[in-house]
Amino acid sequence: MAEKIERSMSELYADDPERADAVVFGRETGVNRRGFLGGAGLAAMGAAVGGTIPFSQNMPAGLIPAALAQAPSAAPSAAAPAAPKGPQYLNFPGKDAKLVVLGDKPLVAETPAELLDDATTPIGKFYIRNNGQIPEENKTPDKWEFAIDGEVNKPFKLTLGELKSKYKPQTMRFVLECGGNGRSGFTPPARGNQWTNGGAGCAEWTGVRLADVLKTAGVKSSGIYTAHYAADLHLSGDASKPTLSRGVRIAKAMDPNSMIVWAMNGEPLPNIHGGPVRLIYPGWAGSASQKWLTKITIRDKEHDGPGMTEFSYRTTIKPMIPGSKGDPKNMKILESMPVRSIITNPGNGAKLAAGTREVALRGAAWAGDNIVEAVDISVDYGSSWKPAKITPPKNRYDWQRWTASAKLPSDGYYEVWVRATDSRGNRQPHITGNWNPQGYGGNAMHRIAVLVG
Ligand SMILES: Nc1nc2c(c(=O)[nH]1)N[C@H]1C(S)=C(S)[C@@H](COP(=O)(O)O)O[C@H]1N2
Ligand SMILES: [Mo]
Repeated sequence: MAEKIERSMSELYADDPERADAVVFGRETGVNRRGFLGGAGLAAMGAAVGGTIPFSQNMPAGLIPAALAQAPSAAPSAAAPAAPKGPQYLNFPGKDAKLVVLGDKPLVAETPAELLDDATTPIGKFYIRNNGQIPEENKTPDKWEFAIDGEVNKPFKLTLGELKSKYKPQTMRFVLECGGNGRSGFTPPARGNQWTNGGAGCAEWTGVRLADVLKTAGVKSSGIYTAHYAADLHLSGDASKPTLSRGVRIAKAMDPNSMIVWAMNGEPLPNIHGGPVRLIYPGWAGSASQKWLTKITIRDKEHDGPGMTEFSYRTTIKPMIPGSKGDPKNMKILESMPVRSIITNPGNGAKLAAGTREVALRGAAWAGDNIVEAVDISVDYGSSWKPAKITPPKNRYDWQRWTASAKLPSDGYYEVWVRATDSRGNRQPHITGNWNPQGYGGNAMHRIAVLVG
């Protein structure tokens, strides 16, 4: 029986992880009700992950081993109704062929963690998130026009050329992160693109302070919320329906870090990232950072456009039963993103030469509106932790790069776990909690598999 289990274990983890977990941890047969790895289960797990497991006594039940956790497969679409098995890679001009497609209508692609190894994420590696159709590239960017209206003393229109000449520019390195980043960690699965940790990147953004432009318009005291509009067509092609229209509290719009930008990493903002002009609200769910910006309306109440209501970009006020329908009145708007860290080197599944006794690790950590206070790593399934060295951010809302090194007592299969803690004492959990219907705020610690020998 052990042999049969060994052969099929990887497949079983792929098809039915709960059953696989019950089999290796012995709960299925009732042999081992406490659920630890021993006997046939340990042999089967070792065969499946490809080596002996030095810290097997700490290996927790209920987690898919990092070596067997696959990259997510693309969501079914009209073109491919059955979700294909395994990752689908992106084929898009200027983009790295290792980005993983999470959906093709609209186009959504995430960045595997090991591609986020640069302090500044190159454009080619930056994730893509669309809700509607991608507009045609604009050939006269300086003539691109957008409007400021609503609860302001002087509504006006401005071209990109005027924006560049009339306001003081600034360049900042900011993390942009999709509100759904980490969604694939929810059990049962939450609706939407199954991001692992790759719905984030950190780029140099050049533009002006949104506050400076709003000051020209003169926001009335009744103006308490923004509403953003853009040029991308709704997926249906219906021009009367906005694709996505989110907004923020006026205080966030007035924050000196909130920007209208036209360049990314020193290049004109690429069309796929919202060029010629987009908003950037660092630290908050990426959906507020409207691409292809055409208008900002200042409102006297919270915005109610597509993406603002019901369960969209909202987390629970009181915890709800995972998988249940939920009550819109129990939801609050997701603003600041939660603390997160990733290992960017080595990559998941790295193989190190036999005899390797130490591995150098590096990665990134960020925490929405908060500051990263600590990053810790573990190679023994969280039994012991060691602090990583964190480099200071270039500016607020930049991510923080970290380095660490871990001792590996013998050859075999290891998992490296990383967790970050923010300035308010929030720390990444072992397992994604606070289930909500559309899966926001999932920030369980990142894990990678490393095989020595
Ligand atoms: N006009 C418009 N702006 C948009 C979106 C969109 O679909 N349309 N998607 C938003 C979401 S959900 C995210 S996470 C970011 C993604 O930006 P990126 O594609 O440049 O990475 O853009 C935001 N701005
Ligand atoms: Mo997003």
